[in-house]
Amino acid sequence: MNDPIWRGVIDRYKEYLPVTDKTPIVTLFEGNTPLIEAKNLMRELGNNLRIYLKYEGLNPTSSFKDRGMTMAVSKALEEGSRAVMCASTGNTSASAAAYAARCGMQCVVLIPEGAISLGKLSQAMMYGARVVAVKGNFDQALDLVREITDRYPITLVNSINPYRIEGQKTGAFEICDVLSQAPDYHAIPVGNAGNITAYWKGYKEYKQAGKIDTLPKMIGFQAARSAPIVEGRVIEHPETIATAIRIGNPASWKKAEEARDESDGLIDKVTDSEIIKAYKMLAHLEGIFVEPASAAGVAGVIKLNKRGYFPKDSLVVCILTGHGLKDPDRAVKVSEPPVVVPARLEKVVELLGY
Ligand code: AN7
Repeated sequence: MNDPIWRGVIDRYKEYLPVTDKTPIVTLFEGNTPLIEAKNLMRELGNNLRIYLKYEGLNPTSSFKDRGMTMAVSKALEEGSRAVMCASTGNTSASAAAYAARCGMQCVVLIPEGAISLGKLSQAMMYGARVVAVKGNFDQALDLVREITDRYPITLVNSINPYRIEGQKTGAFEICDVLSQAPDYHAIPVGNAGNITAYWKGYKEYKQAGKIDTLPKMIGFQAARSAPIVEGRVIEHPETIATAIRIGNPASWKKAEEARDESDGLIDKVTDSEIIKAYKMLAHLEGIFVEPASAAGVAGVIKLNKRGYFPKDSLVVCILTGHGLKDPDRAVKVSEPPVVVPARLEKVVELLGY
């Protein structure tokens, strides 16, 4: 029997992870995020699918990155490292900064100047990371981080660090533990392609361990003007309002293609307007506020469902990777502004139509 008190993903799934009793576990009790049945969304889409939403925005730094970061930082500490570094579209930097703070390590983050959302920037700054804004995009920042961490005694904590993938695969375990089976389809946004890689690894390992009998088809979604895997070429100047996945040369490109092909799934793209539509639907229909990139998976499911891609009653899990409060500017931009009235009862009541 597992300890009923939740102490994070390493504690819960250590037998599947490269840790020993000597590994100093750096945790903020990440994981154990809710898997929410999307009844209203299902009805809106014609009751053809069973859809569950894995709300990863409820992790300690409000994105899925914490699952991988607890592993990467714990192993860095075990190996005697004093500093970690990453390039980031925002969420990795927030998570790295928090876990480094937790164990007194230094953290350096390289972000594309002017291209990360305010919530994420504020997190990295508050947790005390050294924040460096690069006049370039994420891909250029990641190249710099690879070179610097090769030359200097700093541990790289982007998802090319294999411990990141190890931690993130626990999301698949949680889904299967709740459903007592694997879903038929696993829908997920794709940026640097670490998460689709991690989930596929997790499902395969759970099947190997006899915990599930079947594997899901992995269906990944890139933003239309940042879709290198779909286009089959590096995108030099990726663009999208979903800044988290504004990535033109994903580090785990090959692994994402393996996940797609081994699972008989697909990787497709969704436009910014499809992303915004799904972003608003999740909030309006289900009361679930995610950041734009997180809506890409749902936008993809909506798109494929219209085309008749899914057999009836398929069980679909969508990973909602980050919280909506990460990017409040976007939320305000796509919404009706508040109506301004004098501070008088009759004015408010009149406005409400009573
Ligand atoms: C909310 O933080 O790459 O395909 O530097 O923040 O594993 O890269 C973030 C990626 C999806 C894509 N949703 O995941 C970073 C970064 C959100 C994200 C992705 C990211 P990957």
